[in-house]
Amino acid sequence: PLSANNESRGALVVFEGLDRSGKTSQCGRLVSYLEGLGHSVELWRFPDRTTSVGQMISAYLTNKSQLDDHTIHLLFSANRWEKRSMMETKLKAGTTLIVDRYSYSGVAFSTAKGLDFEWCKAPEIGLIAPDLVVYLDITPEKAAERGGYGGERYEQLEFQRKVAQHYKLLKDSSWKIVDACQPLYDVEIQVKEIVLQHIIACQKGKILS
Ligand code: DGP
Ligand code: NA
Ligand code: NA
Repeated sequence: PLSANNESRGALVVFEGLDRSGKTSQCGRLVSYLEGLGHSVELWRFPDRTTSVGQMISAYLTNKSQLDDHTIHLLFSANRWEKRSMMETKLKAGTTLIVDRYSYSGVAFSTAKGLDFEWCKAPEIGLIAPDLVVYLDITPEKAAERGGYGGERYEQLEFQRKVAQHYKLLKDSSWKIVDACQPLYDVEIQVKEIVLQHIIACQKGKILS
């Protein structure tokens, strides 16, 4: 039912995809678009490298430190957990969060290394479930061609091929898949439409309930 102060919960919209699939620029454009329409919206990203856990993750990704695969898995998860209460506060206040990577990255990247699927999922249980996941679907080969990789630990074609296979196993009913091999502008139009439709459908649902 609609709350007394007439406020409705914001939507948690997560973007997933391989490195260089275009998530970061699509998220940025989407947030500007939604802001322009008067929505209360914020852009978030994981890993959030600004926290102390995030700095450990960043050092690992840039090959400045070495960590056991299980250890880094738990740090990525801890980085989501340390933002959970703020995430809940924002959503309850009616702010929609557009999030560049979330638990699906956690599971896809670590299972691609060979870690156990159930073990990888366990620390994600209890985090806020996304309302909508937009998967930017690009072939690993096409992603690698896009201005090359930035040199971080996971940005290698062979590994991204494995990540792509593991992402496919994670698809559930909250996913919308967008062909990210299309020109950026076409991707942008489709992303905007999918997310806006979702937000409108949620608002209608709340008003009618
Ligand atoms: P980004 O800042 O979005 O480019 O992400 C940095 C890299 O870390 C990228 O290769 C994806 C990977 N990554 C993101 N989240 C996780 C996670 O939870 N676990 C693991 N193992 N890797 C992740
Ligand atoms: Na990256
Ligand atoms: Na990115």
